[in-house]
Amino acid sequence: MLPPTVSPADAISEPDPLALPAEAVELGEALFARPWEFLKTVPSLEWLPDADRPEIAFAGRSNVGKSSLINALTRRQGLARTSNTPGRTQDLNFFLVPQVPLFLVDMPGYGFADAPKAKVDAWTKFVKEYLRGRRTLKRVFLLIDSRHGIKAPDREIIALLNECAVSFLGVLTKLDKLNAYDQAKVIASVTEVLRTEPAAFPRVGATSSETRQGLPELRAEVIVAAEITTLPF
Ligand SMILES: Nc1nc2c(ncn2[C@@H]2O[C@H](COP(=O)(O)OP(=O)(O)OP(=O)(O)O)[C@@H](O)[C@H]2O)c(=O)[nH]1
Ligand SMILES: [Mg+2]
Repeated sequence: MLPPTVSPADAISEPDPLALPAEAVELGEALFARPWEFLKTVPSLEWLPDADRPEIAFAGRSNVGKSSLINALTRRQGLARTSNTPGRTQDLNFFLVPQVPLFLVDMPGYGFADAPKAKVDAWTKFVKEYLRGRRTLKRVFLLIDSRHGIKAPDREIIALLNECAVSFLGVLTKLDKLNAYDQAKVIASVTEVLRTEPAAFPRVGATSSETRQGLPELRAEVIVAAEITTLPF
């Protein structure tokens, strides 16, 4: 009998190790079809809820679209407070869904020029302590405005995440503001920059809360990051 041969067609259809697993996409849709709720606002470390379940935090520059993305993912407008005024979210805000062991955390934005220095220092200290010390923090979704790409304040947070070995996923926001060519360009360039960052997860999210582009994939990233394999009933 002749030995089995691999044709070029078979080689092309090899599964991509970086692709999102199909079951995660399905579970992600099921998770976010559920009624997400606001749990609490946390102004300082002593107010954190017990670290008794996986947690995913949404971080990024002020106005990048963190709160909007949480609303879009959960399909609940107004769940997280959004604003045109940079610096709207000033505390950590926790969200949960009944019966599923998971917190989503909306973080205050960094890097907005008009904030008083004392306020920026207090925020920086609080956030650094949270990122460093929260042992149930499974992944940070690091949001990057697709019109601007990775800027100096993002690099500072990336350095911190690398230093404390907190895994993060780069997530482009506001892609509706770019044409298809510029979208592809920024996705490629951010992927390339993050490829060499030790704590960066080897995929990049590409989203718009406006057009809902990339939301099924990001819901699946929540499933992957929280290591959810099944949902209770
Ligand atoms: N076109 C477009 N606008 C968006 C998108 N996401 C957010 N925005 C707008 O960007 C502004 C800031 O959105 P937020 O969600 O409040 O941003 P944030 O990152 O939570 O801001 P801070 O809490 O201040 O750090 C709002 O005017 C949103 O309507 C998007 O995907 N597309
Ligand atoms: Mg916000």
